[in-house]
Order: sequence, then C-alpha cells, then structure tokens
Amino acid sequence: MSIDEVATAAASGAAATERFHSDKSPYAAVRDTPPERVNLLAREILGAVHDTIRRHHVTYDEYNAFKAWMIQVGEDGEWPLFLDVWTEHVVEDVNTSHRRGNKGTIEGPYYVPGAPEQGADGVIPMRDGEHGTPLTWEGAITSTDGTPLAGTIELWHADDDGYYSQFAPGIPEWNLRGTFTTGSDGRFRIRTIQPAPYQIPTDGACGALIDAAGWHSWRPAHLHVKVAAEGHEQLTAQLYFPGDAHNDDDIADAVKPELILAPVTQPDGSVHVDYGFVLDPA
Ligand code: MBD
Ligand code: FE
Repeated sequence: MSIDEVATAAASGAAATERFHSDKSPYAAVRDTPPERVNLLAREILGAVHDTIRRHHVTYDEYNAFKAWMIQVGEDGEWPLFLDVWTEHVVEDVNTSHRRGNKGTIEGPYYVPGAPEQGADGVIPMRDGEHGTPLTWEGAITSTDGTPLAGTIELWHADDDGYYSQFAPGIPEWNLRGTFTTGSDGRFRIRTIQPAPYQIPTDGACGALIDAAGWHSWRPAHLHVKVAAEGHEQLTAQLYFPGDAHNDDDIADAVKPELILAPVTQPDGSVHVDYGFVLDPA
C-alpha cells in the first residue's frame, strides 16, 4: 500500500468537508434570518461556554489547548464529522418530533447524492467478491394512511472493513451506494451486504478528543437511507442490527429502538430483513 492509499482522518475529513461545500448552500436557506434570532442563538451558545469556564475555573493552559484543538479540527477537515457526531442528533430530534410516520435519525457526514439507479428490485453496486454477509431487504414505502407510494430509497453504507466509498482510498466511486425506485405498489427488494461497525478516525482532532476524554470511538453497524416520495416529507434514517455492542452507546447518539432490524438468517448463511417506511404527508 502506498502512502496515498492509507485511510487517514485528514483525507476522509477533507473529502467530507468538500462534499458538504459542493452540495449544500448552507447560508442561502437562512439569508433572511433576522438579527434578533442570530443574537439569541449566538449569545446563548457563548453564554454556555462562559458558564462552563466559570464553573470549572478553566486555566489559560486549558484555553490555549482548546484553541489549538479547534484549529486542528479545521485543518483535518473534521468539522462535518465533529458536528454530525456530537450535535446533529438533537437537531434531528427537534425537527422531526411532529412526525406520525417512520422514525428517522441523523444523516452523518458521508451521504453523496446521485447514487446509481438500481430499480425496485436490485443489487447495490459492489465489488466482485465483496466481503460481508449477504443481506436481502424487502419492504414498501407507504403514506401514514397506508397508501403505497412510488418513491426512491437512497441507500449508502460502510463495507465489511467499516469504510465508505468516496471517503476512504481504493474503493470504487459508488461502491455500496445505490438508488432504488419503487413503482405504485411501493415495494422494493434490495440486495447488499451487512456493514461492519464504524470507528471514527482515531488519528485526527476528533480522535484526539475521544482519547483525551477517555471515550470510545465506535458507532454500531448501520445502513443509511434517504426515502422520498411526492407530496411527503423526506425521511433520513439509519437501520441497525440487534445485538451490536454499540447500539446502547453509539458515539453519535443516533440509535432508536424503532430503527433496529429483525434479521432472519437463511439456510445459506445470508440474512433477510423486512422493513418498510411510512412517510408523513408534507
Ligand atoms: C458515520 O458513518 C456516521 O454515520 C456518522 C453519523 C458519523 C460518523 C460516521
Ligand atoms: Fe455512517
């Protein structure tokens, strides 16, 4: 393996930062935010920082270490990782609590739009001999009143080593990323492999925080989805596997009981899951 084929925090962080910049125009959606709102949020966030400093008598050495660490998060491109791991779950919670349909969870830093179309019954793009337990997943997209919906499921997940295509070197561009489009019966059947648990890069600024605080760096194995259908709220979710050691202590706090699959192992060793999506009318 040459040096540029090694997965590093800085390389995956740079890719995630670049992806975020290229797909979203984060400021556009809030361009008309009144100063009162910005003032309120900025003052409260800074106030929480000030309170912590006073309550725990933060020293100048600690302040300077914090400053150096913040600079390092940026240099490693790890702001998307940092924010999605330690903040996004609360944003997701307050913005989806009205839903009567499927529970969702955070998007995370590794979504890429435009994954290849595989139809309603298809195999996700994968390498010849892709490692991992084969997984067949069947279900349907429906509305909260039970009506089947023609829609799309974008699915992306890590491979059997815990790496995502486009964020780790040496993996084909769209590996384990696919778009599945259902007909008017809403039904889909997807074939893929079971992903491995995911470890936050340990060699970057986020890894340094985890290390210094005595935390662990793991997320349970998960499948990411975005589910969309005309006239309905888009659902962003992740599905998990029962018995994973980190379902109860996900570093990103993104596991919900409704998102844990009930896989059934088949005689040939492959795994079958039934799981459908109920979307809220927009
Ligand atoms: C992931 O794969 C992920 O899903 C999240 C939320 C954060 C880091 C890596
Ligand atoms: Fe993930």
